[in-house]
Amino acid sequence: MIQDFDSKLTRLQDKYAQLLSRPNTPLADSNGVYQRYQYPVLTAAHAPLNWRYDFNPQTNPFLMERIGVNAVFNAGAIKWNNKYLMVARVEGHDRKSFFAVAESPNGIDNFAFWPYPIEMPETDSPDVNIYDMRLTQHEDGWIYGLFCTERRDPSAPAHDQSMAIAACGIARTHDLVSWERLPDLITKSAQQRNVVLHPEFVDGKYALYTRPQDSFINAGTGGGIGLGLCADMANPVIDHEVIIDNKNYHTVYEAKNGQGPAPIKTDQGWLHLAHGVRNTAAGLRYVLYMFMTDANDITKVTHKPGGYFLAPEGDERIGDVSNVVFCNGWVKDDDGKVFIYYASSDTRMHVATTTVDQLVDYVMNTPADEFRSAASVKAIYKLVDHNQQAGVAVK
Ligand code: M1P
Repeated sequence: MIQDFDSKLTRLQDKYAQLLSRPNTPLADSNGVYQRYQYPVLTAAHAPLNWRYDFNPQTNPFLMERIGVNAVFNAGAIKWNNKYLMVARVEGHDRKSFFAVAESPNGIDNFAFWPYPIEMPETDSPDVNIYDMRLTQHEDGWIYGLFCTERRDPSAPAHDQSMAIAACGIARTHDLVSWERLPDLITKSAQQRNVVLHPEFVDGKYALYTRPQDSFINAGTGGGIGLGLCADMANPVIDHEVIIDNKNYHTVYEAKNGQGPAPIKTDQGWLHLAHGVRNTAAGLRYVLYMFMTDANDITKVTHKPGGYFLAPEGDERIGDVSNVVFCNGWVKDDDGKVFIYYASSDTRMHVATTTVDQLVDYVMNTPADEFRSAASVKAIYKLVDHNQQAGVAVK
């Protein structure tokens, strides 16, 4: 029996070690904007064996998995002590999500979780589920983690076990290990998700990207990426939100949208990565899109390429919630390299690499959506003519 236990344990450990040390290679095809990679960077199988197994043969003679991890996705990201860190949403078999830090020496492979998940302090109103942390290294010196805290709707009738309220939970840290929980954000909206802290003060205040919504799933009369100011993160109240990037009929963000990670500052303006959602006969489809806001006025969108930046491809299209890509974490290196950490189908994490120069070029030079088929055709004519005039048209 013990021999069987020992050989099972060795197999388990070997497989786990192989997964964590597996090199990740760039895929051959690239669209010139970013580079995808062969393997996901973080999956449920990356969850430490210590979180899942009782390794004592006396108490677990069959070496059963005691605590199951279902998915690892929607990770915030930060470069910290020269390591690439993701604060992932880890979801157990029990459907509860929590946060855990995984680190890599190079940002594209060898991601390993820290020994323990984050113990997130709670407010007086305990969270039922927490997820999708956006990390912001703010100029006030703190690292903030803004995330969704979900609780059952107190007005839900007894028979309805799905009505929920989403709000923005806020915590801050200096080391990503111990976190100070602050009160949840208060806005005029019934629900909030995808709230992100801007890294700099605006008019001496904290600036937060919001996503007001009427109900838990549907944005309803809300929606769009909003912006609001608040004087004190320890008393986070936004009295007034302006929508800086709205939903739009017949676009990839017609049903709803949401700010991704905190924007990246460039010489040309702030680079934003966001997700857009549209309805299809097969359900909601989530893609990523980009835009740029003015360097001195972050309420003003200066450039916005038409369509999506990144959409689910191949295996990415399948998972617990299929046809979804979602990004709430990216890292910009000092040399301008950018690591985009995106999740596919609410199941696993991937990386795509690019540079600030490529993203600025993409955002400033991709034709905008003119909202009509005829205008899309015109954009193609313009490009073909441009190539012909330059004598560079190819067959
Ligand atoms: O299932 C797709 C995503 O749905 C929600 O995003 P949004 O609020 O924009 O609709 C979130 O629950 C997110 O975690 C999830 O990935």
